[in-house]
Formats: sequence, C-alpha cells, structure tokens
Amino acid sequence: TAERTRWWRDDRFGQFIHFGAYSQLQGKYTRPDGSVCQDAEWIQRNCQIPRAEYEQIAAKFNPAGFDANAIAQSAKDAGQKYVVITSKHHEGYAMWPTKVNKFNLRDHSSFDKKRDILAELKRATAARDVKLGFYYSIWDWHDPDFPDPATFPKYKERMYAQLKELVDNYRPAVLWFDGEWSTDRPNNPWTERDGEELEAYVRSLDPSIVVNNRVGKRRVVDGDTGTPEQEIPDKPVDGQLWESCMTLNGSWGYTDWDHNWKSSADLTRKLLSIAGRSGNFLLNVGPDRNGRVPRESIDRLKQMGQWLRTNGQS
Ligand code: FUL
Repeated sequence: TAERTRWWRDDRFGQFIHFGAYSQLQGKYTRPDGSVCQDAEWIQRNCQIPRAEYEQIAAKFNPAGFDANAIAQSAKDAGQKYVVITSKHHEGYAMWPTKVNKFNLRDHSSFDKKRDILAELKRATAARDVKLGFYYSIWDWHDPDFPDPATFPKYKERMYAQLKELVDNYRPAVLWFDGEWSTDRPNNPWTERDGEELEAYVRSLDPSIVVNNRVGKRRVVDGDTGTPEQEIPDKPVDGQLWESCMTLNGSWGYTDWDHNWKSSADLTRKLLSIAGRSGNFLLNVGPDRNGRVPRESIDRLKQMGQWLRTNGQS
C-alpha cells in the first residue's frame, strides 16, 4: 500500500466528474401527466422512469461539446493532480465503447462513433502530468442479471470483463468503486468475500492501481482509501488513508436548477482543513448534456488554484 499510494498521498487534491446518460436530462424528467420530477444521477430511480423510456433518452445522448483538454487544463490550473470520472454509474451505462454490452456511449447514443471520451481524457491528462482514474458502480440498474442471486454470477463475469477493458485500454491510476451497498440485493448483499475477490482481481490486473474501500464493505482492510462523502471527518480512522468527496453545489450529476454553489473561499478552507488532517479532497464537477462543465464550477476551480499559487501551496 505504501508504495502504491505514494503519489496519492502527495497529491491531495483531485477532480471528480459525474457524467452519464442521466446528464442528458439535466436534472428534470417530465412525467406523462406533465408534472416535473427533479433529480440528478439518481433520476431514473427517484423519478421512476420506465426502463424503455430511459433507454430512449440515453439513445439521444450526444455530448459533442465534451472537451477533454479543457477539463484536464481546469484540473491543472486548480492544482488538482488527478481526475476520477464515472465510467459507469448505477444506471449501468458505460462511458466507453465496451464490448461487454451495447448500453454504452458508442453503441447506444447519438454521439460521434469515432470518439472515445475516456481515451481523450487519458491523453489530455497525461499530457499535463495529471493522473486519470475511474469510478465504477458495482450496483447496476440496467443489467437484468444483477438483482437475482441465481444469475448474479453472470453479471459478475461481465463486470470483471468491463474492468479488464478499463485497465487494459486506459491504464487507470485509481479505481473508485461504489454501489456495493445496493438495496436491490437485500438478502444477498455484496459480501466481504465478494469485495476481497474483486480487490484481488484488480491487483492481479495491475497492482499499482489505488482502490477505494467501497470495493468491499468499507472496512479498514478493504482497498487502500476511506471514502467520507460530503463531509470532513473529525477523527479520521487511525492509520487509514482517506479522501473526502464533495459536490461544488448540492448535486453530483449536472442539473439546471441547483444553484447552491459553495464559495471558493469555503472550498479552499475545506481543502486546507482536509489536507491538515492528512486527507485527500476529491471535488466534483458535472458536465451538462453537451459535455460542458458549468461556468460556475470552472470559476471556482480557477479561484482555488489562484489562491494555492499565491500562497505557495501548488
Ligand atoms: C454515492 C452515489 O450513490 C452517488 O450518486 C455519488 O456517485 C456518490 C459519490 O456516491 O454512493
């Protein structure tokens, strides 16, 4: 762990990116009766969008404005040393041209078939000496084999195959798992054993990848790093590396209605307080349906970077 996490412990500050088919809705779903339901990356579940309709929405997804260079540069300017983007969130939609299924940005979208945004981001970050990692949700709302204990092993095989694609094709520095707490499998939850197996599998693919504790049951022995969410822990767990992930407003995925932005002074104080407790800060942006990061987010990152440079912290 010590060797593997050296860069991660030095770097302290990263950029989280929540981007998926849910971004197409920009936080709003109009029900057949005309009423509007609001949510972000959880919109499919929380607004009970029928599966077929969600698939139609995903088929329209065309983030032509996604600009990997602008994103990597925004991280660089902010003093962020790594970027972690959602490769697949709970909705099950893969953001790279996976061969495992068709529910992905190449085969199920209106996007340019020649583009691969993870490959673009890999190139753009590498060119700026910024590391790239992937969020990957174990919980999958789209795969019919996920909730059923009898078929779960088939799902698991596909998940393993997708992870191998991600590692082989993009050499990520981090794998940030999530959704191990799925409520779709109450009697057959993701077990300690499942987590240990998955972690061992990732190590076998590439032992240098930093893995978070949501790979398993969030015990200190699971993965390399703890994952407090939307909070700065008073008393970090003794001996555990940790990373607070946080939103810039109140949402992970893009919405056109959440204007509850934290100030850059507040964010800078949070970064300092986290770093002072030997933690990392993973600060989130959510690109819109076109792939563009909101101006409010870019401004805040820029201001944080300016403060860090002026005060000799970057
Ligand atoms: C949670 C997820 O359910 C949220 O959508 C988000 O991705 C957050 C970072 O982790 O578990």
